[in-house]
Formats: sequence, structure tokens, C-alpha cells
Amino acid sequence: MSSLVAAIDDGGESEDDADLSLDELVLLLSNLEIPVAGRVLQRRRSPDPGTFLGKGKALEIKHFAVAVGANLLVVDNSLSPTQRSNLAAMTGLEVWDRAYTIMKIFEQRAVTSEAKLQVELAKLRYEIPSLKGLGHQMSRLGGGIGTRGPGETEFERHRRKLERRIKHIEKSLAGVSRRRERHRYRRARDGAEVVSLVGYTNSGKSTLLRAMSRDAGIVAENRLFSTLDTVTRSVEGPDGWGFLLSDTVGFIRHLPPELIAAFRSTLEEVTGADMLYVVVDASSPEPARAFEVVLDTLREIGADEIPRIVVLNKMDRAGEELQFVEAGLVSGREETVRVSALTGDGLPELLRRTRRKLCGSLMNS
Ligand SMILES: Nc1nc2c(ncn2[C@@H]2O[C@H](COP(=O)(O)OP(=O)(O)OP(=O)(O)O)[C@@H](O)[C@H]2O)c(=O)[nH]1
Ligand SMILES: [Mg+2]
Repeated sequence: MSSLVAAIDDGGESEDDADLSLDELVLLLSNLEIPVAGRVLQRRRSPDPGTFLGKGKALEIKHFAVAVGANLLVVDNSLSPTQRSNLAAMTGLEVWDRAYTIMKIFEQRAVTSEAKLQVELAKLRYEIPSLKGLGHQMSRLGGGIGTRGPGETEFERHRRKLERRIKHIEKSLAGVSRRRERHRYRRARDGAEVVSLVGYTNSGKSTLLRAMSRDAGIVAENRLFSTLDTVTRSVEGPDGWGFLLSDTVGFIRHLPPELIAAFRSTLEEVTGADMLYVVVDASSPEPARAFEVVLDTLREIGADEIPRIVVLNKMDRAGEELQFVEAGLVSGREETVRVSALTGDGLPELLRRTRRKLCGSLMNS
């Protein structure tokens, strides 16, 4: 399989931003081992309601794809079911959008039954609206007004099957959620405080958990979304003081809402934490943008009021310009600490600040 990636530059966000997002889409695809044979950046003020990129562009892509031997078109935005099927018909290519690409990675990475169910739920919820469009077409094929064509009943049966599956998964996940809540309650009763790691995917959250808990068994890898499940370890500071540190799924620009909803039980570990470490990859091209994306996601899940420390990680590789990023964060009233989870630099300072912040918030409550 070889792909073309495409995006609209509406002039709203900076061109750099559209480009950066497209770079990231290429990275997402490389995590699925799908090579990218070409990039298309279409300048238009707003997407075409029927084809997203516009008819002319779709035809251009069709020829381009033949020339470079691509069979998949991946659009770096959200496509409506109609846009997806129109684009597929006009280009002769399989068409994905960014949300679907992210879900495919999650699907590949899911190991535990909880993660698998969560990904399946997200994909089903994503699929159902496109079935509605299909049902409409089928019922038109099936006959005139008032008749239930064979197409429609077939479609209805399929949709009902998916909806039953959704209900079933929701029920199992609700059970997981209740178990987690009881667990959190016990931890709180035992006086254990929880710090939750949040941040962009690949920013180094799991590496930080491994370094701070000294558990070499924790998996950290140079690939997107390597962690999908919650892992909690205890961290011991000097003189016996300690806390629980919890790692979870990473964030990315335009994380599909279906995934956020489906991972609710996992993300409850974040919303129920006493404090957050917002891990930022200081060596990435736009650390401040990544921080904004994480903050937006925290707002979405209702975790933006939890006390936090911004952990500027990968300092061993960061450039000079990081000081400006840090100054921007500090002027936005963020508390920052520079560390390298890999070399261990800055970790004693992070522990000191964590203690101060946790004890401070205890005295206030
Ligand atoms: N140079 C350098 N690399 C680091 C540092 N911390 C993490 N890394 C590397 O960054 C990559 C991603 O690290 P992870 O800890 O898996 O990142 P994560 O945030 O858990 O990522 P996901 O689970 O995919 O969301 C790995 O290759 C790490 O070795 C650091 O301080 N310095
Ligand atoms: Mg991880």
C-alpha cells in the first residue's frame, strides 16, 4: 500500500501549522508502515461540502495517484461520510481521514482487552454515521416512498447489530470504570496521592515513569501511542516520602472525539489525579503548540483545573530556543521544570517541586 496525503490550508492557521500537521500525518502513516508517495496542500477558504478538496483537485489527485502508484488518499482533517465516499468515487482511491488513521494505530497497539474494547467502540461509533448515508442510498434503491426495499431491511439489520455490540461494549467498560473508581477510593483512603502523566504522544511519559519508579520493565519506545493502558507505580523520594505516578495514553492534534469518549475509563485516571505532570518534548519542532494541544485536551476531559507542573523533557536534545518557550509558559503562570528522563537530569528537582506542590495543596484543602 502506498498513499497520498492531502490537507486544506484555509489561511486561518499559519501555513506552517498546516505543514506541521501534514508532517505529523506522514509520521502517523509511517507508524502503520504505509509509505507516502506525495503531498497535496490545497488552498481554499472553506472545504467543499461534497468533496472536501473540490472536484478539480480530486481529479488532479486521481492522475497524480496513477503516476506515483498510490492506492490510498489520506486527508488530514475530518471528512463527512458523504465527502469520504464522493472522494473515493472521484479518485478511485481508498480514502481515510486523520481520525481514522489515528484509530488504525490505536487498533494495532491495543493489547489488553480493555484497550481493544475501547478502540472497537470508537471505530463503531465512527462508522455508524456513514452507514446512515448508506442506508439512505439503499432505501432509494429499494423502491418508492412507503415501501421497505430489501436494501433497507438489510441495512437496518446491520445497523442494529452494530448498535447491540456498542451497548455490550459500553456495559463492559462501565464495569471497568466502577472497578477503577473503587480502586481510587481505596488509594485515597490509604492516603496515597496520585500524580498523573499527561502529554503529547512520544513526549517521554513512560520513560519518565520508568526513571522515577526505577522499574526497568516499563515499556518506552520511539513510536506513536505505544502506551494505551494505565500503569501506576510508586515513586519514593528522599526520607520515605512518596506518591503514586500513573502513566496513560498520549494526546495528539485532533485526537478523534470518538477515541476520547471511548477511552473515558482510562482517562478517569487523569481526571481523578491530585496533580498532573504535563510532559513536553523540549526537542520537538513546536513545543509550545504541543503544550496548547495537551491543554485543549485536558479542558475537554475536565482536567484543566488540576494543579500541574510542566515537565520540559528531553533537555539533553533541546535547542537554544527552548528558553523562549519556557518564558512563555512561565508568563502564562505555568510552573516548569527541565529534565531529561533518559539521563536523569533534573529529576531530584522535579521531586522537590512535586512534594512542595502536593503538600501545599494538602494544606489548602
Ligand atoms: N533524548 C531523549 N530521548 C528521550 C527522553 N525521554 C524519552 N525519550 C525517548 O522518546 C521516545 C518516546 O518515549 P516514551 O517514554 O515511550 O514516550 P511516551 O510519552 O510514553 O509515548 P506514548 O506512550 O507513545 O504516548 C523513546 O524513544 C524514548 O527513549 C529524554 O529525556 N531524552
Ligand atoms: Mg508511553
